[in-house]
Amino acid sequence: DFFIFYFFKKKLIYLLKFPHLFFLYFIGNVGLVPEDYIEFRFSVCYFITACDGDGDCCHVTVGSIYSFDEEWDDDSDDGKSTVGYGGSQMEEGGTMQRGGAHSTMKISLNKFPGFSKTPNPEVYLLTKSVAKGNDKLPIYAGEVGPVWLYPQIQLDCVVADPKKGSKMYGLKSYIEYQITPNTTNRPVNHRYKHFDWLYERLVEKFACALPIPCLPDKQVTGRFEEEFIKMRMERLQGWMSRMCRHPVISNSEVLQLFLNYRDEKEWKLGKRKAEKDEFVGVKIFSTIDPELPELDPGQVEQKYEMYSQFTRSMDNSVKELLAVGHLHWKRCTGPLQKEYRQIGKAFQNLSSVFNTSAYPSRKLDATGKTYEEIAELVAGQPKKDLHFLMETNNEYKGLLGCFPDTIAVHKAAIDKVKEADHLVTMNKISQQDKHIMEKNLSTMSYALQAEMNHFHSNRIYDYNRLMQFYLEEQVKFYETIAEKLKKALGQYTTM
Ligand SMILES: *[C@@H]1O[C@H](CO)[C@@H](O)[C@H](O)[C@H]1NC(C)=O
Ligand SMILES: *[C@@H]1O[C@H](CO)[C@@H](O)[C@H](O)[C@H]1NC(C)=O
Ligand SMILES: *[C@@H]1O[C@H](CO)[C@@H](O)[C@H](O)[C@H]1NC(C)=O
Ligand SMILES: CC(=O)N[C@H]1CO[C@H](CO)[C@@H](O)[C@@H]1O
Repeated sequence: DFFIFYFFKKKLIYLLKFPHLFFLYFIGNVGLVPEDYIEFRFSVCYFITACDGDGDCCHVTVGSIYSFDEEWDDDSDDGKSTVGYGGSQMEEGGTMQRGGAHSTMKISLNKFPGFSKTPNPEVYLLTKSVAKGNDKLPIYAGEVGPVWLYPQIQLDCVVADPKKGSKMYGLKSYIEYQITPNTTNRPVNHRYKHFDWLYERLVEKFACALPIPCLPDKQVTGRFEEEFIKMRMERLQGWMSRMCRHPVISNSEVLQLFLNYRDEKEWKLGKRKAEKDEFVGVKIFSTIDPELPELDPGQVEQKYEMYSQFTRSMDNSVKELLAVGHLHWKRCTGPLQKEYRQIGKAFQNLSSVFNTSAYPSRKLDATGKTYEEIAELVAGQPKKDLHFLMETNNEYKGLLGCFPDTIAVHKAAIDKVKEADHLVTMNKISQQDKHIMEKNLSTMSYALQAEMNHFHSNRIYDYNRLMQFYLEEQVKFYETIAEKLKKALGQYTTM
């Protein structure tokens, strides 16, 4: 009486329930699963263990499609995920797309009152409402151009200590993370769904002006698994650090609430308040207060073109780097490892042949063993350095993926202002309205410029740190190999 779809090992599964039996339809394959093998774990999310005669089991989490529209309560935070970038461990378990509710920012932007796709900047361009003084977001002239006002002391936080919790008599279980801001040093606990809530608020409030990177993937499959939890924590840490580093976001009421709430009551009240915030969507621009001369629409368009081009190009390069890195990872843990093992074996084989003569040789055997060790070093290296390279670039890929939406708002505003002359002649707006539009477009542009300057300063910092780490690890790696080879060589030269 329910119908389910699910991806497992890249195959689509349909699941139909009949009394006492579940039918699992793999593409091209139909299987029966006795009800005993179905473990009902959550109200909207079922867990299946299906074993074959050899005792090989697969674990599948499924959810009924009816539940996709409901509030996804908790519990999506347990399970197995794609860990690492190569090799077979990626294929275990499966992933389920949650009915699109979280996948891209565009969808969230749809929630802006009265907007369909791209939020309509006209609302902002022609409004005269002004935010209260303390909500103002100033922009200053920095060395590199317009910059946000940076706080005196930078906020940072540590995400740590994931703990499994449960409620409803164990029927619902979840992972709770401990987040400690370095301002208070007082830890607060949050579940993944709270992070998700924070993300949604930040998107609603800021996404027209600031790209808000998506949270790390929402995986809803498998069992509690240490590696998955560790990976997710690492990514949540990266996301939180980025939010903390942002001068506007770190100062926002909603982030402060998330990091500093004292008890359940304060959290609930703060939540309700944040959900009622009216200065969301394009209204955010009316809180921006650049203390800089007005830009004319031509200058604004030039900046827009430049940023649009840059973010697109960087997005492409990052994706290419990820593809190359992925390939390298697979080669290291696959063919390369195999080849070095084979070289090692071949030397040992030759050595064993020599052994059958009256002149046995121990050295060649040692050389063979050395190559076998190298094989393991090669296969183990990506986890040590490439991992960080991939993680950082993945994060940037996510961030860059948000720019088109943010930039589209600017484009729409530019186009609107271009229409202004026409609207004046049609008597739809006054000359003064036109000037207000231009002035306010200039404000939007300053916001974009400040944001781009912030992006660049982070990027410079992040990539410096990344490349330094990566190259240091690579040097260590090759030095370890060189040491091993020298030792093997030593056996021949010290005769
Ligand atoms: C928090 O960490 C940031 C970044 O590491 C640092 O600059 C800042 O001074 C720290 N703040 C406090 C209050 O220790
Ligand atoms: C060594 O190589 C020969 C020929 O390829 C093969 O028959 C033999 O089984 C190998 N010996 C070992 C110990 O691998
Ligand atoms: C060859 O003989 C040496 C010395 O007897 C021994 O240490 C070594 O393990 C042997 N190698 C093989 C491959 O059997
Ligand atoms: C929403 C907003 O900031 N509108 C501004 C547009 O420009 C006029 C004229 O400079 C301002 O008075 C408005 O506050």
